[in-house]
Amino acid sequence: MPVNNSYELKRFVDSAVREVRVTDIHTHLYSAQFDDMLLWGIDDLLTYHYLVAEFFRYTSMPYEDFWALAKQEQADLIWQTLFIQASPVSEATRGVITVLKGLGLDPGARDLEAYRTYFSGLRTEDYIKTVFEVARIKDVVMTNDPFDDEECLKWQRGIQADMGFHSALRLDVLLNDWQLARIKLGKKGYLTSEILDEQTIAEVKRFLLYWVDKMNPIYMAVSLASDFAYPDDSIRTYLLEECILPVCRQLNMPLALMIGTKRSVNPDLRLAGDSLGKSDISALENLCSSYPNNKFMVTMLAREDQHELCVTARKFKNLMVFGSWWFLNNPSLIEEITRMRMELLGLSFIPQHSDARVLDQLIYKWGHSRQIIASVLYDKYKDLLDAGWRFTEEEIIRDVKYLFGGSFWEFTRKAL
Ligand code: RAT
Ligand code: ZN
Repeated sequence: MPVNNSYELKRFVDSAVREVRVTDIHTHLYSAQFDDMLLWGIDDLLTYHYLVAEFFRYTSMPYEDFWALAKQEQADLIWQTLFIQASPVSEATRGVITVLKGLGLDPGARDLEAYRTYFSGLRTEDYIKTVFEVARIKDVVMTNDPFDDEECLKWQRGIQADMGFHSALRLDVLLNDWQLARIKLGKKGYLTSEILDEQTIAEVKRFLLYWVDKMNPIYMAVSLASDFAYPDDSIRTYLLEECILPVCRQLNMPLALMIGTKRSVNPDLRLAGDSLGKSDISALENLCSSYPNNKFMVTMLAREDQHELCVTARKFKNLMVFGSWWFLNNPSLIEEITRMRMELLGLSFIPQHSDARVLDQLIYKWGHSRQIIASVLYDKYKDLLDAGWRFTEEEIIRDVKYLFGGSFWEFTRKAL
């Protein structure tokens, strides 16, 4: 159906973006088979680390007193402080309200006990289906850590393939803490040395291939500090060159680089204590140009790095930019970043991932992002319409599908 005017355009774009089933390429969710590793429900929503950080801006409570409380008591405090004693205008607090509304609960009632009662009557498997339906999710990619003992145990016991949950092999320990990685590798029977000699290279590759076989990941991934440099004289550079990049090439598997963290600037806040810093784009340029047969999916955490990242993606077809990550996952920044990416890259990027740690968050993270992506898309099509370009509703649907999953799957499958 042709798009004749801006009213039709708005209707078509809004409906295509609202209806499209999303592939969420980076989450911290797990399928039901991982039992209580999958977080969901009001108490997990309220104790999300984004909200914990905000809670401590209002309270004088000592950190250790907070951490000594049971989860439900922490949730009570956060509810009182961030929702009742002040209005929940921040993105993370607003998210809880959007979730309640999406589930058909009444946020205006402010009745925490009633919300708890609702969740206590649910079965995990059914609730996953409900959330996927409400948030219109096709599938999600988990974050799977082969250095996490609890998680490894689950994989060893056998995890069945689940169409809704794909895996991603996360390599933070290996690439960011070689001492710890060696200890853990040793316990699993892999023989490594301090330096990357022949045997260590072979053992690390054996370890990677073992977990690829077990988890069947779509990509490998690592988060990197803002001072990430490549190449340099660190063990990380050698691990990348000798182990990870060759295995990724062999398997035609992308490596996701999440660049720009400053971990644990306030350890008292635990998971909420990480921050960010500006990074040097030349590390990424060096990787993309030295390894044209490797595929890199990249997101950067500092707002200041977004423009350089876009320009770099114009230079390297083996680089796929994704998501408005973590501290950037706020409406004003998603809007700015998505607009810039579309202007520089057309549709050849992955606009968003949720980073959800709690299942229910899919509802708000995607709900909020869809609205913004739709409004940016509308503006771009409107410019085209005004300039005399003619297009159809089917073409809008095609573009929207590409943005919400197509570009990701195409990139993972493409041979360089
Ligand atoms: O967004 C988050 O929840 C962060 O704590 C991190 O998990 C980050 O997304 C990461 O994957 O390292
Ligand atoms: Zn994450």
